[in-house]
Amino acid sequence: MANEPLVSHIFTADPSAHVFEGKIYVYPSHDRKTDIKDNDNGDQYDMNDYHVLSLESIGRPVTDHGVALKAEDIPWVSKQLWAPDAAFKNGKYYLFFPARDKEGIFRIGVAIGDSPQGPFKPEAESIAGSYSVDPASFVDEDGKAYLYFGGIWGGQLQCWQSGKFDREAYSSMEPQFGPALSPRVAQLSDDMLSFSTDIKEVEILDVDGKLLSSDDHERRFFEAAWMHKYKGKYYFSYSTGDTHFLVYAIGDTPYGPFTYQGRILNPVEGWTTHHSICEFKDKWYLFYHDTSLSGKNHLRSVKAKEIFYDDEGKIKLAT
Ligand code: FUB
Repeated sequence: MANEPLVSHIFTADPSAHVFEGKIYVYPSHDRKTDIKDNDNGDQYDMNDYHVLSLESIGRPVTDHGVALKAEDIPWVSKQLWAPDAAFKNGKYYLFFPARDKEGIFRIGVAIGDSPQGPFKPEAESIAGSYSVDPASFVDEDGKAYLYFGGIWGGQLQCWQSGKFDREAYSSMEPQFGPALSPRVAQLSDDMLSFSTDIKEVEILDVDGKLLSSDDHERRFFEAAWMHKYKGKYYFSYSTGDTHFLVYAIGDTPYGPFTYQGRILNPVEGWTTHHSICEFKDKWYLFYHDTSLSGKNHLRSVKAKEIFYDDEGKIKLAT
């Protein structure tokens, strides 16, 4: 199971897995072939629709439910449908997704469906005040919903340090010293279509309570946020980007602060690494991607493997 892609008839990446209606549903990016050369801007990730996958359990056949949403149906989008996530609330399913708007700025959109496999009907505008990439939704046990997001370099988070989009900051990619750029979180409104709080910075600290620094490339946040809860604690996990690790930090509230704990997955084949963590029938699974099927950074395949916690709640490095 661990080494086989979930599907091989299409390329899939950035898997967000959830258990809905007793099955595992995976919301991936749908990678496609392109002649665009690899660059640090991520232009080669030129996706234009989403498929939803489902499976009765890990190791069982995977159903591709076909196109659930496409770029041409989303009024505010110009290109690049990147890593999505989904949530269930109020009897509806919500697909959150990043894409470039007509000015080339990454924003986050939401689309609504009646069933977990879609189709999803997009809102006419992106979520007011949203920016950057890689939305990860989290509905807590008290019913409050949150959206985590952000990604540096091609994900444009470095352009938002003043609160307004600074096109000049694009090429700087990230600060060279001082604290690392922080991922973002906001609470979602009851109807899941807007932010009901200000956008806050998610603090990721070392064991001494200091913010991780921007030159700490093996631990600092790059992209691919994910939130899950284990035994009452909040686990914030993410990719370190240019050092290619999946790592995690633990906090006592959905807002953090989160204290860095360690690695979940060592680098895989391909430049990007992106994941989700989900419990199914008392086992925990890591969903991730690599490029083993294509040998190309922008043509990735989603995989799954079981992960384990130790007695103190630490996630063991996946093997
Ligand atoms: O799929 C496009 C981008 O690659 C995602 O937004 C990142 O997380 C990385 O996986």
